[in-house]
Amino acid sequence: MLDKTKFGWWKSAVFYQIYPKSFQDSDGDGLGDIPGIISRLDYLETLGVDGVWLSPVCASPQADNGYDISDYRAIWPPFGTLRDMERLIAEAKKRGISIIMDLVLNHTSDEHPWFREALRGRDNPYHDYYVWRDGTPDCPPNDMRACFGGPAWEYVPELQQYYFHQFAVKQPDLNWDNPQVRRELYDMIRFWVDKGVEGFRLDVIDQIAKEPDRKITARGPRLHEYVRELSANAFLEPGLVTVGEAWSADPEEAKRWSARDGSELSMVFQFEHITLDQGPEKWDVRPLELVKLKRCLERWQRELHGQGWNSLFLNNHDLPRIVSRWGDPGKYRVQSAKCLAALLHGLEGTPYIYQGEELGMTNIPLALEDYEDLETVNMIAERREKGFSDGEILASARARSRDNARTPMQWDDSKNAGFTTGTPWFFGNPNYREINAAAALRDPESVFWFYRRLIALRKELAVLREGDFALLCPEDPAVFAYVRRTAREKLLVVCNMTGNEQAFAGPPEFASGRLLLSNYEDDRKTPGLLRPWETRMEYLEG
Ligand code: TEU
Repeated sequence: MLDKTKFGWWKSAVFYQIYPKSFQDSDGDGLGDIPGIISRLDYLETLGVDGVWLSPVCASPQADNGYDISDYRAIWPPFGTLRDMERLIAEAKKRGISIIMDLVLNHTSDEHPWFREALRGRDNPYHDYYVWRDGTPDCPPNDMRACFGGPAWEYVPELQQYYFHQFAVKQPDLNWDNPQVRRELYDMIRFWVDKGVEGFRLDVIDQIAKEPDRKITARGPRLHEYVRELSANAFLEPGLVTVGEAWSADPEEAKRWSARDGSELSMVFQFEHITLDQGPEKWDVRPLELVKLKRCLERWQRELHGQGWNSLFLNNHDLPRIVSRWGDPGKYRVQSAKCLAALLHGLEGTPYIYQGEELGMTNIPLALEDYEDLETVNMIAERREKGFSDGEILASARARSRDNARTPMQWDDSKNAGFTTGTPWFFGNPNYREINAAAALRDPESVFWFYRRLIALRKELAVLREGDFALLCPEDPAVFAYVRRTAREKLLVVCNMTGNEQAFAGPPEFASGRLLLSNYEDDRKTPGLLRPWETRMEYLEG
């Protein structure tokens, strides 16, 4: 059992991300909810995870599926009540599972009372909670664009001012230069800590110190000053685990974010590896060059070893399903899902599993009119405007839309995959009849039990938690292999990242290694050869 009062307990832990809207509905309204999550805690305990990162559950008009909060201390009614949340925290704790809440501190919903007040006048005490600039309807302060398309400035005629929004128009940016804003947010965080929340994921935390007059959004000059103040005022307990979403982070920055004195956060989500298979925009799909991925992960492992702490992830609610993106969703779906899992979980850092990843869930082939996510809907309109064909746009959406990750969790082969007895809020993947948790639990060779073994190994093997990293065959375009080492242990992780047989001669010392894990039932090892998507973890002691 991990001592979660101690700083650093997360270095032996594995976390699971739940997108509440799509996880489990309990009352038949077609929306996932907190009682539904409670009903699935035994499943998560079987998997063996130590914590659950909940995407936002607070009150919200749902313009961005909850990342537009209108009341930080209330639960969105279709998700349940504060009492349900307290019950979830207690029931999860009984099973050794910490609840990690998603904190959206960069912006609120435009329906938050603070913003409603701010609109009432320039001298309203809440006006300066947001970022305003004088202007005229046809002359915004500058030409900054929002992440979801369109200008980053929205004009309010009654005030003859623009407000700044890095994301949707309905997500006005909070003004972090205002100490009263910071104080309100720290108090809110303590409200949740007092309810028993044991960690936080911090939405776009690297964008809070924006300076729009200088067109600065990420890594603003006062960023780490604000994060240190946030940590000192809100993350008081050494055992609170905090993970910041930082698209702009490089290894140097990540060392600051995960400073070992606890002065900032526990770790960050960095995205360098996730952007290797795209062009100027994420919609410009490019093939993944494995050598680039190997170089990227090797750098992050080497630079943070003993200097900071990595998060490890390949999936989340904003990303397409990795088995469709870098694996094989067809013939070798199970092998490739396991291969990608071993690649990630063999690294140093805290791994995150996104709901359904442990089943090898795949992307969903939607029609253009079916997309729900506002980022995708805006892209479709923008690219049609720019003259892209619907075929090109559909290919981009199917490959990269966030909606790929937001299809309902596939629990069994009954109607709606056991997600709801009502009409699901979003399309379910038709492959749920083959890919579902009930089938996985019955099949000892399923992706699920492979993940459970990986999670258990992290607690068993010090070399997984603290070993160094040495990349093997760095220029091989098909095989990802590396060795982790401590003074007493060595671990070899080998991944054939293709659907073809590949030659691979591992380090001779591992000839006498113990096979810990493989994704072929017969575990047969043909010296010097790897089968399609074959992965193996081999262990040496002494
Ligand atoms: O995401 C921040 C963010 O930058 C991503 O939305 C990114 O722009 C996009 O996914 C590129 O693929 C966080 C949350 O994870 C996301 O769900 C929210 O929509 C966004 O912030 C605004 O809160």
